[in-house]
Amino acid sequence: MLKPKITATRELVNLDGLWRFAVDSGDLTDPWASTLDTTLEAPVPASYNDLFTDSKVRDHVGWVWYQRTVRVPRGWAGERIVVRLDAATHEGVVYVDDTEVVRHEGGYLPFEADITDHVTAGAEFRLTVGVNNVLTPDTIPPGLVKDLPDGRKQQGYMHDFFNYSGLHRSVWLYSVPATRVTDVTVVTDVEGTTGLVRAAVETSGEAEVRLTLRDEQGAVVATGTGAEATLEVADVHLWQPGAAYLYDLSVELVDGETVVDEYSLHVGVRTVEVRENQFLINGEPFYFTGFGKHEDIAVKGKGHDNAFLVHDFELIDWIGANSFRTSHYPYAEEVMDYADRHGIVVIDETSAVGLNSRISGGIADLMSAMGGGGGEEGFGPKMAEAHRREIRELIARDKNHPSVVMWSIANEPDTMAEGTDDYFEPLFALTRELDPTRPVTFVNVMMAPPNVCRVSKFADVICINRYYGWYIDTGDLATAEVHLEAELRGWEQMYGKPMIMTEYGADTIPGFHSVWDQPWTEEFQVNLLDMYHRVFDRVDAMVGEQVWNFADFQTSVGIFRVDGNKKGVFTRDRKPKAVAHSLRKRWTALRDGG
Ligand code: BDP
Repeated sequence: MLKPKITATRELVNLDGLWRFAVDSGDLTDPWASTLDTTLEAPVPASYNDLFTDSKVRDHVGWVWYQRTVRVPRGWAGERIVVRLDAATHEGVVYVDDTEVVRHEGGYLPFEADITDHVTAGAEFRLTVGVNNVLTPDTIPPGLVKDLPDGRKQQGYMHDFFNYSGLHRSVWLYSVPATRVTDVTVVTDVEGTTGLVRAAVETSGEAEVRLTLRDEQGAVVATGTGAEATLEVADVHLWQPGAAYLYDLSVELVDGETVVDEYSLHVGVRTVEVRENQFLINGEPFYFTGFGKHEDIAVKGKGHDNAFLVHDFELIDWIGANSFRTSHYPYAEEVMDYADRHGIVVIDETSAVGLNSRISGGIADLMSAMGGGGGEEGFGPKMAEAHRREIRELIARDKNHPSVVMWSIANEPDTMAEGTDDYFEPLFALTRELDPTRPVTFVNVMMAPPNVCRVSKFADVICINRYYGWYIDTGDLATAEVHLEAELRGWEQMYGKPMIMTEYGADTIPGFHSVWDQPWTEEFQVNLLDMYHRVFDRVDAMVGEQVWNFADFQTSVGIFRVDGNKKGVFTRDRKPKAVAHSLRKRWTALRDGG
């Protein structure tokens, strides 16, 4: 799905700002049919939960409504007119005046509708968006709505991050010509010093395809024609981790001498390959350093914010990291573009988190794990259908990003449960069919070690989250070290695949100190991570370490969470904890060739 852009043939209007906003407690009839009867206004993009002081808004379960008036630019007569939402978490429905134009499930991926037949160039229309935050056993991610004794509803879910909801990303109105580029897929390869850029272009209507590739100085380095073409770039400048280089691919549709449509996108030429126990980028072994992140800031919740985008990447650079995982859902496209431009490597994850009834509020229910409880429900055909949709839409959106080097199709599913291999095998196959060029993985949970996990055999890279020293062997780093090393060696021996620790860490309250290994202190977080690093350095198959988490983040309430998850290396407002300085020493040394 192409990101809307202004080009010679396309125009774009951003619809962000303050919209009328109302919570639907069952008392609104057809809220799209007239001006919303409300005094509330909500900013787009932002989660609505933390904006208002009323807990009925924060804890609302169900639909909310956003509304604004939009004027279609008068010059758009004769063009196709499209409304695009970058995300509506978790389900969205869009009305143009009285007409429903599109409905979409899945909270972190874009959707759009051609509304040409419902609007007039130069005239205004009423744009109403309903957003539903309900999670059920069949949605991705899953959840369960509980009825409370006083008649309220409460949303339960198995992941720990707060169920922020609303219009988290931008809303756009754009124009495109009737005959246009509808999709572009770019795959790159390298032969000696020559870069190969294979472009496949989909169009609506008949027209010739003309391709022009320019370097960063704007010089034309290759041209081609046809809906499928391979452009050859002599002395190619590769996209490298830490040293991004982006060519510009202009795709034109021509009818005789007339350019009827133009779309352009950045192309980074690079290769990715898993060979034995190594992860290769451009043929060189790559070691991931960095974080599992979240889209999470005060007040705005999961609303995209360009200031935090820039600042987070600055901190990633400051600390010497080279990568992150989009735990546990696809991030805003602005984030992916920024990673492309700044040479940061991304493991791109679907929103399939919490597919594990042995976990609640993000915490493993060890009792039920030992007793074999849980895992019976879930993984049904409806969930599989939603999961396939998430994979399809993620790849459709992100396939052309050079920063994306691997797909992660789930975080910590219950892969010890019978039948999960049957559930996951087709999902791995689907991902590889949609994108044969990138490795595919999922993230393994601590209750499913190498001899128990039924799904790791399908993954190209073993990604595991482990909490030795925190949830188990709490505060005893010597025992934790023994257990961690034994487990990593078990994986190495059984699978012989490259391994990434995609989560490890300890909740830490800044300002708590101790001379002993006291959980929650800054020293303990430093010592725990140092212990993991000693072990990683002893195990050959380790190809990466991503600390949990980049920053503290908001969670559902629970006795294990102190106003949120505090495993951040930075606080929620991005102040470094002591561990940030020790990580910086290790990672800058690794980056500088240590
Ligand atoms: C892991 C989850 C992550 C949690 C983390 C934790 O993948 O989302 O936040 O544990 O408990 O199980 O801190």
